Amino acid sequence: MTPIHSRNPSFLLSLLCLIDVCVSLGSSHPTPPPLPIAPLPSAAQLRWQLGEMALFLHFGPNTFTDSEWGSGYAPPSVFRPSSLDARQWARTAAAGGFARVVLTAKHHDGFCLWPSAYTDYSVRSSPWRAGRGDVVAELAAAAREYGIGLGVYLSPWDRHDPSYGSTVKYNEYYLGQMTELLTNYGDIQEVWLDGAKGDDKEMEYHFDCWFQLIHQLQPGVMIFSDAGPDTRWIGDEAGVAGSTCWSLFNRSSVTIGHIDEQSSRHGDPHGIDWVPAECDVSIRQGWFWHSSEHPKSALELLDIYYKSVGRNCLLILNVPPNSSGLISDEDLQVLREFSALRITIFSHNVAWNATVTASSVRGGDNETRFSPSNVLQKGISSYWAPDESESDWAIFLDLGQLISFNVLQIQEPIQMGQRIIEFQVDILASGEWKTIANGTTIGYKRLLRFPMVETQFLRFIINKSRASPLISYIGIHADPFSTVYADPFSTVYDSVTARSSSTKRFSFRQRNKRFGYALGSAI
Ligand code: FUL
Repeated sequence: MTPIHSRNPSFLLSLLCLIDVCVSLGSSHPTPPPLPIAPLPSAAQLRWQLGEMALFLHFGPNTFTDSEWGSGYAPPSVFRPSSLDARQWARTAAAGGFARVVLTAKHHDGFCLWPSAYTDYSVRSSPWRAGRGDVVAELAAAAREYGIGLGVYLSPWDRHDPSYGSTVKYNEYYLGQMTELLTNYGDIQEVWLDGAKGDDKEMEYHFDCWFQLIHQLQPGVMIFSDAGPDTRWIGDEAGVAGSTCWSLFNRSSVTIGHIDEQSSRHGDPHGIDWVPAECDVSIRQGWFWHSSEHPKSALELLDIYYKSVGRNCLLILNVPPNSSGLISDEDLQVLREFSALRITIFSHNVAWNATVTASSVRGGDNETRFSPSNVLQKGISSYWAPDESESDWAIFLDLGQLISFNVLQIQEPIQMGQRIIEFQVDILASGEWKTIANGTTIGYKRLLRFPMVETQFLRFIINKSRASPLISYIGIHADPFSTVYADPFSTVYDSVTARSSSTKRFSFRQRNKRFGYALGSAI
């Protein structure tokens, strides 16, 4: 029988071509991703950072006694919210874009919002729900219902319990309470604590031991303190991070109660630990609700958002429930407006349809995994990567037409480490490149504001990086609300009219001092 190919020479040719294609396909494996550069975030730190914002809830006897730091002697009978509704708190958080709620399960006054077995100074001794209530349990259920996470603040400083002042006894008491909170309420995403101490009692907190136990009981938890281990305090209570802000940090250079302001605010480019910062601020003057105080405006919150989330940090915004146990209408209104402002500015990336090119592409121009156009995909899972051999890193955007904007959003894929040290943004105006903004550090998210510009062409240049820079997102936006002026002392047009966040009466934190007095009225 005659073989098919000898009857049909073109068949033989096709077969040879096919073999050739197969061989070349077999040898052209995709280029693997570049090496991450240490230190790197843990899975819990990544989840936390993607959440961007948390809602802080300061609630307890202080809410009813017009205090900030309760003396520890307010009778439990003062705790009588008429309409406490944890579902309203969780619903507010979820609707406002907050990924979790963090409740003062115990503040400095020592009163427990759950019926701790280790003390009578708790909701169990209060008239609320006839002593059968549990605020932590109600909030845990509500958070589950609305699909957000739960965190707890368990104050180390306890102005009520008699064991406070005896190191062993109090550390046992504290860990007993911590264990209750971390074993009875399901998944706890954050444990928040400070290093406050009364100056009338000599004792030590066994932080290392606490942290180990917390991680044993809740492996996915983030522990917040001045020094981490998982997230660090930014160093002020105005919600404002340094405009240079590394998640890199040296845990060993700080102790709880003794921060180094520089490294808290800015992190450390040579740090060996990954400890991103959390910015805490209250919507009102105080942390607890006071009938005489009113919320900040939505514009002030927007400014804080730019200076916290927009500087590689998490924003934890305190919205204190009032004495009826509800978040007040005026706070709800501000939160709704704050959401509306963010949606107006950020829901539309005017670069969505841009043609994006770059100085080089890892694996060559056909390697789609590292293509410059990846920067238009939301999130940090995909990214542009340059060729390892180059160092004049730049991304070019052709917007297709003249477009006006005054905000730039940039993200690094932080799962690969934080890399970029310095960058600049140029636009093509009258045939020449003009720098409209420059800055230091990006991290998870950097938001830059500058005076309104109009252009079709834009380039993002990375001037200095710890390793080949990777960019996962570029967003170009118009913000009609912020008024930006050029700071004559800086080339970074990232300063905005000071509408907000002046240091308030209760907003200083004496973590590095011992507390000799309380700001709230003593009962
Ligand atoms: C501080 C406390 O002293 C304040 O009362 C408030 O709870 C703030 C968030 O942390 O350490």
